[in-house]
Amino acid sequence: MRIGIVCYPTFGGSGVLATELGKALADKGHQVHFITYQQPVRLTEYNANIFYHEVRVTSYPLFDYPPYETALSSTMVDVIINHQLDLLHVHYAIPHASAAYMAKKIVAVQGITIPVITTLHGTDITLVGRDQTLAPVVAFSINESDAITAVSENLRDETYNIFDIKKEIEVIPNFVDLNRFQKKAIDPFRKVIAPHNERIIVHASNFRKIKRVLDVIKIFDKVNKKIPSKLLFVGDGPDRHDAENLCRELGSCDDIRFIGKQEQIEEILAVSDLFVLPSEYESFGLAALEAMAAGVPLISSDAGGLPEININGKTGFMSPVGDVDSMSRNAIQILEHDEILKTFKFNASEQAKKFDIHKIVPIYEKLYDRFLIRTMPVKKLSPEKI
Ligand code: GMT
Repeated sequence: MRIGIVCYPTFGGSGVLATELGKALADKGHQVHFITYQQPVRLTEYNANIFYHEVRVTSYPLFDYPPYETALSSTMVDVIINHQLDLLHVHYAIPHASAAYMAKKIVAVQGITIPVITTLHGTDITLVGRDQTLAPVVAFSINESDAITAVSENLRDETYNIFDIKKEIEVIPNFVDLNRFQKKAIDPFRKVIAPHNERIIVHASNFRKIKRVLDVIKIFDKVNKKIPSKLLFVGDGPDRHDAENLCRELGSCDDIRFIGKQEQIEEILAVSDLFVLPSEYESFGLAALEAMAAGVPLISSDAGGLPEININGKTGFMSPVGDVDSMSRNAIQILEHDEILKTFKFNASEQAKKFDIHKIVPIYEKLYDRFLIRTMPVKKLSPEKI
Protein backbone atom coordinates (compact mmCIF):
# COMPACT_ATOMS: atom_id res chain seq x y z
CA MET A 1 0.00 0.00 0.00
CA ARG A 2 1.09 3.59 -0.53
CA ILE A 3 0.09 5.57 2.53
CA GLY A 4 0.35 9.30 3.12
CA ILE A 5 0.75 10.23 6.81
CA VAL A 6 0.12 13.81 7.88
CA CYS A 7 1.09 14.81 11.41
CA TYR A 8 2.84 17.32 13.62
CA PRO A 9 6.56 16.55 13.56
CA THR A 10 7.22 17.60 17.16
CA PHE A 11 7.58 15.69 20.46
CA GLY A 12 3.77 15.75 21.05
CA GLY A 13 1.99 12.43 21.44
CA SER A 14 0.08 12.61 18.15
CA GLY A 15 3.26 13.16 16.13
CA VAL A 16 5.10 10.43 18.00
CA LEU A 17 2.25 7.96 17.48
CA ALA A 18 1.92 8.84 13.77
CA THR A 19 5.66 8.47 13.22
CA GLU A 20 5.84 5.14 15.03
CA LEU A 21 2.86 3.93 12.97
CA GLY A 22 4.55 4.99 9.73
CA LYS A 23 7.79 3.26 10.73
CA ALA A 24 5.95 0.06 11.61
CA LEU A 25 4.00 0.10 8.34
CA ALA A 26 7.22 0.65 6.39
CA ASP A 27 8.81 -2.32 8.18
CA LYS A 28 5.86 -4.39 7.00
CA GLY A 29 6.55 -3.45 3.38
CA HIS A 30 4.16 -0.54 2.86
CA GLN A 31 5.39 2.62 1.21
CA VAL A 32 4.92 5.49 3.66
CA HIS A 33 4.96 9.19 2.75
CA PHE A 34 5.22 11.65 5.64
CA ILE A 35 3.81 15.05 4.77
CA THR A 36 4.67 17.71 7.34
CA TYR A 37 6.63 20.95 7.81
CA GLN A 38 9.69 19.40 9.46
CA GLN A 39 11.34 16.00 9.76
CA PRO A 40 9.38 14.18 12.53
CA VAL A 41 11.51 13.89 15.69
CA ARG A 42 11.17 10.12 15.90
CA LEU A 43 12.05 9.64 12.22
CA THR A 44 15.75 9.22 12.71
CA GLU A 45 16.77 6.13 10.75
CA TYR A 46 16.90 5.52 7.02
CA ASN A 47 14.24 3.19 5.67
CA ALA A 48 13.88 2.54 1.94
CA ASN A 49 10.08 2.48 2.28
CA ILE A 50 9.84 5.89 3.96
CA PHE A 51 9.59 9.20 2.12
CA TYR A 52 9.45 12.65 3.62
CA HIS A 53 7.75 15.59 1.90
CA GLU A 54 8.28 18.97 3.47
CA VAL A 55 5.44 21.47 3.42
CA ARG A 56 6.97 24.80 2.49
CA VAL A 57 4.95 27.89 3.28
CA THR A 58 5.43 30.95 1.09
CA SER A 59 5.93 34.17 2.96
CA TYR A 60 4.78 37.46 1.48
CA PRO A 61 4.59 40.90 3.12
CA LEU A 62 0.81 40.85 2.74
CA PHE A 63 0.47 37.78 4.90
CA ASP A 64 0.24 38.44 8.61
CA TYR A 65 -0.53 34.74 8.89
CA PRO A 66 1.35 32.34 6.59
CA PRO A 67 -1.16 30.16 4.66
CA TYR A 68 0.01 26.82 6.11
CA GLU A 69 -3.22 24.95 5.47
CA THR A 70 -3.23 25.90 1.78
CA ALA A 71 0.41 24.86 1.44
CA LEU A 72 -0.37 21.59 3.20
CA SER A 73 -3.29 20.78 0.85
CA SER A 74 -1.12 21.62 -2.16
CA THR A 75 1.65 19.31 -0.95
CA MET A 76 -0.92 16.56 -0.33
CA VAL A 77 -2.20 16.96 -3.92
CA ASP A 78 1.33 16.77 -5.26
CA VAL A 79 2.17 13.61 -3.29
CA ILE A 80 -1.19 11.90 -4.02
CA ILE A 81 -0.73 12.39 -7.77
CA ASN A 82 3.00 11.87 -8.17
CA HIS A 83 3.34 8.94 -5.79
CA GLN A 84 -0.04 7.34 -6.53
CA LEU A 85 -1.10 7.21 -2.90
CA ASP A 86 -3.80 4.72 -1.95
CA LEU A 87 -4.96 6.71 1.05
CA LEU A 88 -4.23 9.62 3.36
CA HIS A 89 -4.10 9.10 7.11
CA VAL A 90 -4.16 12.39 8.99
CA HIS A 91 -3.32 12.66 12.68
CA TYR A 92 -4.81 15.48 14.78
CA ALA A 93 -7.84 17.10 13.16
CA ILE A 94 -6.59 20.68 13.09
CA PRO A 95 -5.82 21.66 10.36
CA HIS A 96 -5.05 18.25 8.88
CA ALA A 97 -8.61 17.00 8.36
CA SER A 98 -9.79 20.12 6.54
CA ALA A 99 -6.57 20.31 4.48
CA ALA A 100 -7.12 16.67 3.47
CA TYR A 101 -10.74 17.42 2.53
CA MET A 102 -9.52 20.18 0.22
CA ALA A 103 -6.86 17.91 -1.35
CA LYS A 104 -9.45 15.16 -1.84
CA LYS A 105 -11.74 17.56 -3.72
CA ILE A 106 -8.88 18.85 -5.89
CA VAL A 107 -7.70 15.42 -7.02
CA ALA A 108 -11.33 14.31 -7.60
CA VAL A 109 -11.46 16.81 -10.46
CA GLN A 110 -8.71 14.73 -12.09
CA GLY A 111 -10.67 11.54 -11.54
CA ILE A 112 -8.59 10.38 -8.56
CA THR A 113 -10.29 8.99 -5.47
CA ILE A 114 -8.30 9.27 -2.27
CA PRO A 115 -9.80 7.94 0.97
CA VAL A 116 -9.07 10.08 4.02
CA ILE A 117 -8.75 8.60 7.49
CA THR A 118 -8.70 11.02 10.40
CA THR A 119 -7.32 10.01 13.78
CA LEU A 120 -8.41 12.23 16.65
CA HIS A 121 -5.81 12.59 19.38
CA GLY A 122 -7.27 14.69 22.18
CA THR A 123 -6.87 18.44 22.37
CA ASP A 124 -7.95 18.71 18.71
CA ILE A 125 -11.39 17.90 20.14
CA THR A 126 -11.50 18.65 23.85
CA LEU A 127 -9.55 21.92 24.02
CA VAL A 128 -8.68 23.65 20.74
CA GLY A 129 -11.20 22.04 18.41
CA ARG A 130 -14.26 23.00 20.44
CA ASP A 131 -13.33 26.68 20.36
CA GLN A 132 -15.92 28.57 18.30
CA THR A 133 -13.19 30.00 16.06
CA LEU A 134 -12.47 26.49 14.79
CA ALA A 135 -15.40 24.22 15.68
CA PRO A 136 -17.50 24.43 12.46
CA VAL A 137 -14.53 23.52 10.26
CA VAL A 138 -13.38 20.77 12.64
CA ALA A 139 -16.85 19.17 12.78
CA PHE A 140 -17.37 19.42 9.03
CA SER A 141 -13.99 17.93 8.08
CA ILE A 142 -14.33 15.09 10.60
CA ASN A 143 -17.74 14.23 9.14
CA GLU A 144 -16.30 14.33 5.63
CA SER A 145 -13.51 11.86 6.47
CA ASP A 146 -13.99 8.36 5.06
CA ALA A 147 -13.11 6.87 8.45
CA ILE A 148 -12.63 8.41 11.87
CA THR A 149 -10.64 6.87 14.68
CA ALA A 150 -10.10 8.01 18.27
CA VAL A 151 -7.27 6.89 20.54
CA SER A 152 -9.53 5.98 23.47
CA GLU A 153 -13.13 5.28 24.32
CA ASN A 154 -13.18 8.45 26.36
CA LEU A 155 -12.10 10.55 23.37
CA ARG A 156 -14.69 8.88 21.15
CA ASP A 157 -17.43 9.73 23.69
CA GLU A 158 -16.15 13.29 24.15
CA THR A 159 -16.17 13.79 20.36
CA TYR A 160 -19.80 12.68 20.14
CA ASN A 161 -20.67 14.97 23.08
CA ILE A 162 -18.96 18.03 21.68
CA PHE A 163 -19.75 17.72 17.96
CA ASP A 164 -22.63 16.49 15.87
CA ILE A 165 -20.75 13.56 14.32
CA LYS A 166 -22.84 11.46 12.02
CA LYS A 167 -20.38 8.64 11.42
CA GLU A 168 -18.97 5.83 13.46
CA ILE A 169 -15.82 6.69 15.38
CA GLU A 170 -13.67 3.61 15.77
CA VAL A 171 -11.41 3.30 18.79
CA ILE A 172 -7.83 2.28 18.04
CA PRO A 173 -5.72 2.85 21.14
CA ASN A 174 -2.18 4.18 21.26
CA PHE A 175 0.49 1.49 21.08
CA VAL A 176 4.07 0.93 22.14
CA ASP A 177 7.09 -0.90 20.79
CA LEU A 178 7.88 -3.14 23.76
CA ASN A 179 11.33 -4.04 22.44
CA ARG A 180 12.35 -0.44 22.49
CA PHE A 181 11.25 0.16 26.07
CA GLN A 182 12.23 -3.08 27.77
CA LYS A 183 15.79 -1.92 28.38
CA LYS A 184 18.07 -3.02 31.21
CA ALA A 185 18.91 -0.21 33.63
CA ILE A 186 22.45 1.07 33.20
CA ASP A 187 23.81 1.21 36.75
CA PRO A 188 26.44 3.93 36.29
CA PHE A 189 23.75 6.15 34.68
CA ARG A 190 21.42 5.54 37.62
CA LYS A 191 24.26 6.46 40.03
CA VAL A 192 24.82 9.79 38.28
CA ILE A 193 21.19 10.74 38.84
CA ALA A 194 20.74 9.14 42.26
CA PRO A 195 24.21 8.78 43.87
CA HIS A 196 22.78 7.62 47.22
CA ASN A 197 20.33 5.17 45.66
CA GLU A 198 17.41 7.57 45.95
CA ARG A 199 14.18 6.67 44.15
CA ILE A 200 13.90 8.21 40.68
CA ILE A 201 10.62 9.88 39.73
CA VAL A 202 9.99 11.13 36.22
CA HIS A 203 7.54 13.37 34.39
CA ALA A 204 7.57 13.90 30.62
CA SER A 205 5.35 16.36 28.75
CA ASN A 206 5.17 19.60 26.83
CA PHE A 207 4.72 21.56 30.10
CA ARG A 208 1.42 23.04 29.01
CA LYS A 209 -1.20 24.07 31.57
CA ILE A 210 -3.20 20.92 30.92
CA LYS A 211 -0.26 18.82 32.25
CA ARG A 212 -0.29 20.46 35.71
CA VAL A 213 3.50 20.37 36.14
CA LEU A 214 3.22 22.37 39.38
CA ASP A 215 1.31 19.44 40.86
CA VAL A 216 4.26 17.22 39.93
CA ILE A 217 6.58 19.43 42.03
CA LYS A 218 4.15 19.53 44.96
CA ILE A 219 3.78 15.73 44.88
CA PHE A 220 7.53 15.28 44.64
CA ASP A 221 8.16 17.63 47.55
CA LYS A 222 5.87 15.57 49.81
CA VAL A 223 7.34 12.24 48.67
CA ASN A 224 10.93 13.43 49.01
CA LYS A 225 10.33 14.41 52.66
CA LYS A 226 9.47 10.77 53.41
CA ILE A 227 11.56 8.84 50.87
CA PRO A 228 14.81 10.32 49.50
CA SER A 229 14.13 10.82 45.78
CA LYS A 230 15.18 12.63 42.64
CA LEU A 231 12.80 14.12 40.08
CA LEU A 232 13.57 14.26 36.36
CA PHE A 233 11.58 16.59 34.15
CA VAL A 234 11.71 15.54 30.50
CA GLY A 235 10.45 17.99 27.87
CA ASP A 236 9.91 21.71 27.91
CA GLY A 237 7.17 24.27 27.45
CA PRO A 238 5.31 27.30 28.76
CA ASP A 239 5.05 26.27 32.44
CA ARG A 240 8.76 25.54 32.87
CA HIS A 241 9.52 28.89 34.57
CA ASP A 242 6.65 28.60 37.02
CA ALA A 243 7.86 25.08 37.81
CA GLU A 244 11.39 26.35 38.49
CA ASN A 245 10.04 29.16 40.67
CA LEU A 246 7.98 26.71 42.72
CA CYS A 247 10.89 24.36 43.32
CA ARG A 248 12.97 27.36 44.49
CA GLU A 249 10.16 28.39 46.81
CA LEU A 250 9.93 24.87 48.24
CA GLY A 251 13.72 24.52 48.43
CA SER A 252 13.67 21.29 46.42
CA CYS A 253 15.72 22.39 43.38
CA ASP A 254 18.77 20.32 44.36
CA ASP A 255 16.74 17.16 43.86
CA ILE A 256 15.04 18.20 40.63
CA ARG A 257 16.55 18.22 37.17
CA PHE A 258 15.10 19.66 34.00
CA ILE A 259 16.73 17.60 31.28
CA GLY A 260 14.83 19.01 28.28
CA LYS A 261 13.52 17.22 25.22
CA GLN A 262 15.04 13.76 24.97
CA GLU A 263 15.02 11.45 21.99
CA GLN A 264 16.28 8.48 24.03
CA ILE A 265 13.51 8.55 26.62
CA GLU A 266 13.82 4.76 27.00
CA GLU A 267 17.26 5.15 28.64
CA ILE A 268 15.77 7.44 31.27
CA LEU A 269 12.72 5.26 31.85
CA ALA A 270 14.97 2.23 32.31
CA VAL A 271 16.38 3.75 35.51
CA SER A 272 13.11 5.27 36.76
CA ASP A 273 10.87 4.06 39.60
CA LEU A 274 7.73 6.10 39.12
CA PHE A 275 6.05 8.18 36.40
CA VAL A 276 3.80 11.06 37.46
CA LEU A 277 1.08 12.39 35.13
CA PRO A 278 -1.47 14.53 37.02
CA SER A 279 -3.03 16.01 33.82
CA GLU A 280 -6.26 17.98 33.72
CA TYR A 281 -7.13 15.88 30.67
CA GLU A 282 -5.38 13.14 28.75
CA SER A 283 -7.15 11.37 25.89
CA PHE A 284 -4.87 8.39 26.40
CA GLY A 285 -1.44 9.27 27.86
CA LEU A 286 1.11 7.84 25.45
CA ALA A 287 4.01 9.04 27.61
CA ALA A 288 2.57 7.03 30.51
CA LEU A 289 2.18 3.93 28.35
CA GLU A 290 5.83 4.18 27.28
CA ALA A 291 6.79 4.43 30.94
CA MET A 292 4.71 1.36 31.80
CA ALA A 293 6.31 -0.56 28.93
CA ALA A 294 9.63 0.20 30.63
CA GLY A 295 8.22 -1.24 33.87
CA VAL A 296 7.56 2.12 35.52
CA PRO A 297 4.36 2.38 37.61
CA LEU A 298 2.09 5.37 37.20
CA ILE A 299 0.69 8.00 39.54
CA SER A 300 -1.93 9.83 37.53
CA SER A 301 -5.14 11.75 37.63
CA ASP A 302 -8.29 9.89 36.67
CA ALA A 303 -9.02 12.27 33.79
CA GLY A 304 -10.04 11.33 30.26
CA GLY A 305 -8.71 8.03 28.98
CA LEU A 306 -6.21 7.44 31.80
CA PRO A 307 -8.48 4.83 33.47
CA GLU A 308 -8.22 2.86 30.22
CA ILE A 309 -4.50 2.28 30.84
CA ASN A 310 -3.79 2.73 34.55
CA ILE A 311 -5.31 0.01 36.75
CA ASN A 312 -5.86 1.54 40.17
CA GLY A 313 -3.88 -0.28 42.86
CA LYS A 314 -2.16 -2.54 40.34
CA THR A 315 -0.16 -0.64 37.72
CA GLY A 316 -0.20 2.51 39.85
CA PHE A 317 -2.87 4.74 41.35
CA MET A 318 -5.33 7.35 40.12
CA SER A 319 -6.70 10.34 42.03
CA PRO A 320 -9.01 13.22 41.16
CA VAL A 321 -7.36 16.07 39.23
CA GLY A 322 -5.49 18.39 41.61
CA ASP A 323 -5.57 16.05 44.62
CA VAL A 324 -1.84 16.26 45.31
CA ASP A 325 -2.23 14.86 48.83
CA SER A 326 -3.77 11.65 47.56
CA MET A 327 -1.21 11.41 44.74
CA SER A 328 1.71 11.81 47.14
CA ARG A 329 0.29 9.26 49.60
CA ASN A 330 -0.09 6.78 46.74
CA ALA A 331 3.40 7.48 45.45
CA ILE A 332 4.84 6.83 48.92
CA GLN A 333 2.89 3.58 49.15
CA ILE A 334 4.50 2.36 45.92
CA LEU A 335 8.02 3.59 46.66
CA GLU A 336 8.30 2.73 50.36
CA HIS A 337 9.12 -0.97 50.09
CA ASP A 338 11.24 -2.69 47.45
CA GLU A 339 8.87 -5.66 47.23
CA ILE A 340 5.78 -3.51 46.63
CA LEU A 341 7.65 -1.44 44.05
CA LYS A 342 8.73 -4.62 42.29
CA THR A 343 5.13 -5.86 42.06
CA PHE A 344 3.87 -2.54 40.66
CA LYS A 345 6.73 -2.51 38.14
CA PHE A 346 5.86 -6.01 36.99
CA ASN A 347 2.14 -5.18 36.70
CA ALA A 348 2.90 -2.02 34.73
CA SER A 349 4.96 -3.86 32.14
CA GLU A 350 2.33 -6.63 31.88
CA GLN A 351 -0.42 -4.05 31.28
CA ALA A 352 1.66 -2.37 28.54
CA LYS A 353 1.61 -5.66 26.61
CA LYS A 354 -2.09 -5.07 25.87
CA PHE A 355 -0.98 -2.14 23.72
CA ASP A 356 1.82 -3.94 21.91
CA ILE A 357 2.59 -2.39 18.52
CA HIS A 358 2.21 -5.83 16.91
CA LYS A 359 -1.40 -6.00 18.10
CA ILE A 360 -2.49 -2.48 17.18
CA VAL A 361 -0.81 -1.80 13.82
CA PRO A 362 -2.72 -4.68 12.11
CA ILE A 363 -5.97 -2.98 13.21
CA TYR A 364 -4.95 0.09 11.21
CA GLU A 365 -3.99 -2.12 8.26
CA LYS A 366 -7.42 -3.78 8.34
CA LEU A 367 -9.02 -0.37 8.34
CA TYR A 368 -6.94 0.69 5.33
CA ASP A 369 -7.88 -2.54 3.51
CA ARG A 370 -11.57 -1.68 3.71
CA PHE A 371 -10.98 1.42 1.63
CA LEU A 372 -8.61 -0.18 -0.86
CA ILE A 373 -11.26 -2.71 -1.86
CA ARG A 374 -13.67 0.14 -2.52
CA THR A 375 -11.30 2.14 -4.70
CA MET A 376 -9.89 -0.77 -6.72
CA PRO A 377 -11.17 -0.93 -10.32
CA VAL A 378 -13.99 -3.47 -10.53
CA LYS A 379 -13.19 -6.17 -13.09
CA LYS A 380 -16.13 -7.27 -15.17
CA LEU A 381 -16.49 -11.03 -15.22
CA SER A 382 -16.92 -12.58 -18.66
CA PRO A 383 -20.23 -14.55 -19.07
CA GLU A 384 -18.43 -17.92 -19.32
CA LYS A 385 -16.86 -17.39 -15.90
CA ILE A 386 -20.15 -16.75 -14.18
O1 GMT B 1 -0.45 15.71 25.27
C1 GMT B 1 -0.16 16.59 24.47
O2 GMT B 1 -0.19 17.74 24.79
C2 GMT B 1 0.22 16.23 23.07
C3 GMT B 1 -0.95 15.67 22.37
C4 GMT B 1 -0.78 15.70 20.87
O3 GMT B 1 -1.80 15.81 20.25
O4 GMT B 1 0.30 15.65 20.32
O5 GMT B 1 -1.17 14.33 22.83
C5 GMT B 1 -2.45 13.79 22.65
O6 GMT B 1 -2.27 12.66 21.79
C6 GMT B 1 -1.57 11.55 22.37
C7 GMT B 1 -1.41 10.48 21.29
O7 GMT B 1 -2.64 10.00 20.86
C8 GMT B 1 -2.31 11.06 23.61
O8 GMT B 1 -1.66 9.94 24.15
C9 GMT B 1 -2.35 12.21 24.63
O9 GMT B 1 -3.07 11.78 25.76
C10 GMT B 1 -3.07 13.39 23.99
N1 GMT B 1 -3.01 14.55 24.90
C11 GMT B 1 -4.11 15.06 25.47
O10 GMT B 1 -5.22 14.59 25.31
C12 GMT B 1 -3.88 16.22 26.36
